[in-house]
Amino acid sequence: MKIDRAEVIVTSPDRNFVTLKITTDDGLTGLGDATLNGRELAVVAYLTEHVVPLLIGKDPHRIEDTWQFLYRSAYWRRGPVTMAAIAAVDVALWDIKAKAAGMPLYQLLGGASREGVLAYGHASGKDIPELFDSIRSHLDQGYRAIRVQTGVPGLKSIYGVASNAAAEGNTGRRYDYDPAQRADLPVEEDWDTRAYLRHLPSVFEAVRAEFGPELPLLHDGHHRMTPIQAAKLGKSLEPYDLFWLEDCTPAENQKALRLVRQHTTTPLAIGEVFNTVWDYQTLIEEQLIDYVRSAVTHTGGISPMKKILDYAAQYQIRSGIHGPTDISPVGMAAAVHLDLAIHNFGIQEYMKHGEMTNEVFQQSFTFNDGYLHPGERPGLGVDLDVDAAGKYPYQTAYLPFNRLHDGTVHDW
Ligand code: CS2
Ligand code: MG
Repeated sequence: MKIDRAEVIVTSPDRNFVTLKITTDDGLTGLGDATLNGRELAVVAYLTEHVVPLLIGKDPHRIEDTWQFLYRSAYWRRGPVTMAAIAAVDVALWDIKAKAAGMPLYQLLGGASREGVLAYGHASGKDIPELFDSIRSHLDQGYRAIRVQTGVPGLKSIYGVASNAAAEGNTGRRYDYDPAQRADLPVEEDWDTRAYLRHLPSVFEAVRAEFGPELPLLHDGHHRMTPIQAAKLGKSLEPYDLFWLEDCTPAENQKALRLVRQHTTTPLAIGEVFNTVWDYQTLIEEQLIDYVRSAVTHTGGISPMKKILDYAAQYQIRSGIHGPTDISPVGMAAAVHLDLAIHNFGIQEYMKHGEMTNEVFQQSFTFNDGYLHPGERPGLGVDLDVDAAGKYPYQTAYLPFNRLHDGTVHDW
């Protein structure tokens, strides 16, 4: 079997998605997600100009060899654009291999280690009553674990709160929550870490009082604190027993997590912006985190993600694979197959895609009673309807950015 062609498909049903479709000479097809939110076209160019021409004629069964060839032969290693492009090839080849074997992909990864994959959804509100409504609506949809984000008094906008941008009415969004906005320039938001630190413990106190001690609750700090601020927050949230505190501080400086860890027993999750195992080396080896947050889509695919998670398993660190709406249904399916197979599964992020996205991508994975399952179709279980995709051309969209009250740019 040989790779006959590879096409890069860009579509923007509810938001932009980049998909690689590989076709073999005997007619098998495989899909890989290459979506990098707000920088989509950079990955399109990387794939079209520098990867697709190298794939033609290759044996699609040689997944590891192809991965190593793309990673090492470029000479320039790592980075989100490169790793998203390599991920798309890796996932598409796993899809083909599993279809050739006539098995759902998770079977090739070792088979099921559980019956289903616990997922968490995003509840948010500008204030407590709106947040409670959002939590109730998620519980009604079947979610059994919930990420909690709220507005902060004195701030116009806060990460994770759907209503801010939606209320402004110019987002083009048609589903739950997506921070990327269709516009020619990124939207400016405001930020004040001290106001946030003062407010957040009272939010979790209220949520625990209303919803009881059992519901797993998560929170995302979105890289906005210094290590000592993160340590303080982790400590102040301890009474509310969080499942995790995510991205409490930017972790390019991995050693900074030593300080956070010394001060709090709140579990820590990090890694959605990481793209190789090297970004985790100190974090895993020194057990400075509890959950690995990388996306299959941004970390070079299923092959390296499995290696990172196997490494993490030796240190009792579990998975918490990134699954916001900017991961396409193809990237989500890849994550759910891996989640089902690995032993050190923790939780899977899952935000439902919009109707137009579901029209473009037909999926076999299911969400029932809080649990995802990849389904039993051979391969990933996702098909892309090229005609439907063609109805939704690319639209320029950017993630927002933050400024402090004095005008300083801050981490978003
Ligand atoms: C997030 C993302 O899901 C999460 O935890 O932090 O929604 C993130 O903001 C987006 O993926 C950015 O593209
Ligand atoms: Mg996050």
